[in-house]
Amino acid sequence: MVKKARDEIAKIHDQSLTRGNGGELHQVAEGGTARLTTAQGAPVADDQNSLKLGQRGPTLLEDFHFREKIFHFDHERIPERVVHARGYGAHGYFETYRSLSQYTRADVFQRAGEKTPAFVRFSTVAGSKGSFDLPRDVRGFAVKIYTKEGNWDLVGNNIPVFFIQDAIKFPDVIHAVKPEPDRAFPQAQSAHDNFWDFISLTPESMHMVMWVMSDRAIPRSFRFMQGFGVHTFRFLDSEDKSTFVKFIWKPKLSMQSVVWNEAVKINGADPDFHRRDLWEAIQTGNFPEWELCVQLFDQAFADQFDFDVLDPTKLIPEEVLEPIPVGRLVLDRMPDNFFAETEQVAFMTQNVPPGIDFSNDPLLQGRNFSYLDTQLKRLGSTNFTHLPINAPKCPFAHFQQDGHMAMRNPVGRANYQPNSWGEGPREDPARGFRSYREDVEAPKVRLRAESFADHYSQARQFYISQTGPEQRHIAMALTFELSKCENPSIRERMVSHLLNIDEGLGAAVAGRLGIGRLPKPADAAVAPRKDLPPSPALSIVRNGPPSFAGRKVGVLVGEGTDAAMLAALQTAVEKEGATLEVIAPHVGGAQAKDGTLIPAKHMIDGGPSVLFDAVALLLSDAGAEALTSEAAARDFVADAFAHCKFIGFSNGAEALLLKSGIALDADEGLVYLSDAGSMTRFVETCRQLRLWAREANVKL
Ligand code: HDD
Repeated sequence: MVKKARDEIAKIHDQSLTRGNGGELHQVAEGGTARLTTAQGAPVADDQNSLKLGQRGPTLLEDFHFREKIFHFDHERIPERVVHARGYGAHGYFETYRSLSQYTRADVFQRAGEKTPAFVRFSTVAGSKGSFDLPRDVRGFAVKIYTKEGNWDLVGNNIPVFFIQDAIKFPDVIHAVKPEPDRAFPQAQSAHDNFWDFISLTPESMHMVMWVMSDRAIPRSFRFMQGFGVHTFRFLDSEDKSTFVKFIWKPKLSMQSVVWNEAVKINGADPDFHRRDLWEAIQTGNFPEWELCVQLFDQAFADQFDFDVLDPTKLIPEEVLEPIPVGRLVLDRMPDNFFAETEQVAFMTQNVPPGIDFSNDPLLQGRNFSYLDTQLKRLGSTNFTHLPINAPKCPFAHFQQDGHMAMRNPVGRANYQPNSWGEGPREDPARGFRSYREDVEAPKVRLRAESFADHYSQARQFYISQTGPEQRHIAMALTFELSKCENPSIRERMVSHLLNIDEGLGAAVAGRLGIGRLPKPADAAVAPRKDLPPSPALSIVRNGPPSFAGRKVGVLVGEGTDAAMLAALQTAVEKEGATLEVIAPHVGGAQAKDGTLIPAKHMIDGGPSVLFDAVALLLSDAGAEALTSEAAARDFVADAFAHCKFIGFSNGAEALLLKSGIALDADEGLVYLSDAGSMTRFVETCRQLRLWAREANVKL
């Protein structure tokens, strides 16, 4: 329709029109380029100078082109999200593995092999839109699946539990973590008094605090993160029989995180580290992929489970209830326009299709109000569902009308139902959305359920499930964060909670904080249980990838590098499904031993080793010697070593290694590179991602 109308107009005005990149029609200027017009379509003759009275005179109000341009510019910004302001999205699809009709009538889970369009937005929580990608923070993992029976939004995080048990506390936890209101700092940091003051007064947050202080909060890439729906939801089958369900996204390339010292440096070297990573992966056809797994259980399981399944500060360990893979999510296309899609996408927990329903989790119940409410503030109109990114991709019909910026307007006479005009849509009791019928008889109370009272046992379970290095990272993170608190009583209060989680952890953090006498453990409503067994599934290191695929090697070259060695390394890296980037002392590259130019993506100052998963030093004697006087080159090597990365090195690289304080035989993480075989061995070694044994020496 629209195209036809436009073509008509073109004909009427006898004007040639052409299609722009976005597919829309343009007027054609001389020379064939699109003609610049005002928003009203009037061709513009001069976009460089405003209309003035005389050459040096004042600008005239009459200049409608100038006024329209500035007016529009002045209003370009919309309010950033009150949380999760910084995010990055991508399109893709969800592919159903098998029919789940036994549990749910949700259309998206009926047919094996069916692909349903999806959009995902990853985010940090605390920072503003312009903050950096690697603060210590929770990551949002919001998925919109455009099912044939309405949009399903699974608005999750990369952590399966939450800070609070009741949505009424959400403004408090967010106020506490955001910049302090009198001074407006720190930005994108939880390391400050207000946050830890609130947390130390909120024992229910202790389980989540363990996760946020772990390496989960500094992921290497969105591609290497798990995602969680957090709450218990319900599946409803065609008879409305209910099965409880928890949703987990598992990355195909397994999990990986960076270390804190690295994160701090990445934020300076490339504040867009995670965005760039997703952009590059998708643009090069390495489409990120996650499996959707479900934990299914009934009321009988819920009744005998140690904790309340409605409590969002608890999880069900995978060892207790196995997650079943039911489909996969593949991201294969970046948005055409960041604002139109990633910024304007509106995720809402209450977007569920028939067959999926809520549980009474008090956090989820509150979210179901908040997400609709916030979209009006952010997007400015109740008609935000008219935006293409938010509109369902299935047919839809209702009697909602008018309002600001209504783009899709109903035709016909009847704008209500029932009506006797025979117009408009009607309800469908058989296929329509039905809530789970739950018989509830209870007093109206403002209370926290007693079954929500144990705040320490699962926090402890998380901690004891970690490997040694991961436990150390938690202790170091807590120490760092609390060291930024100026008020000593906040530190002590936190230590008193840690003592309930693990005495060793509490004592270690207290020691590092210089707290001489341990405080007494915090009063606990329910005594912390020490009998929960470790859950290996909770560790990142125990669940590392089988290969180095999707990772990146940074290769430092210099004058006289052996180009054949570089080619051999490139072959080995690519065979593994990983990528390689070259760093040279100068912009453009370096002259190889055979006189050819080795092109480089980065010059040494712009390509620090923190941007890579492993590094190789392919240097001649002279090339290495020349680099020894460059601080950036020494940091490249020293940081790679300190961050426990694998380092491949050629014969000539010795001088640079030594000058960076590293002995050639320091440990097995240093791999000598000579022939093709050694390149393959190096890449195979890199599959471990980090040599954690080195950590004892480098004291991360
Ligand atoms: Fe929330 C955004 C995830 C609790 C209120 N939340 C938001 C986003 C994610 C989450 C991923 C970003 C969506 C996007 O990319 O646009 N939120 C969670 C998870 C929670 C959670 C996993 C706990 C399990 N949130 C939560 C509570 C409330 C909110 C308890 C309020 C009572 N969240 C919001 C919000 C946001 C939001 C204010 C800000 C922007 C938006 O919704 O669209 O409504």
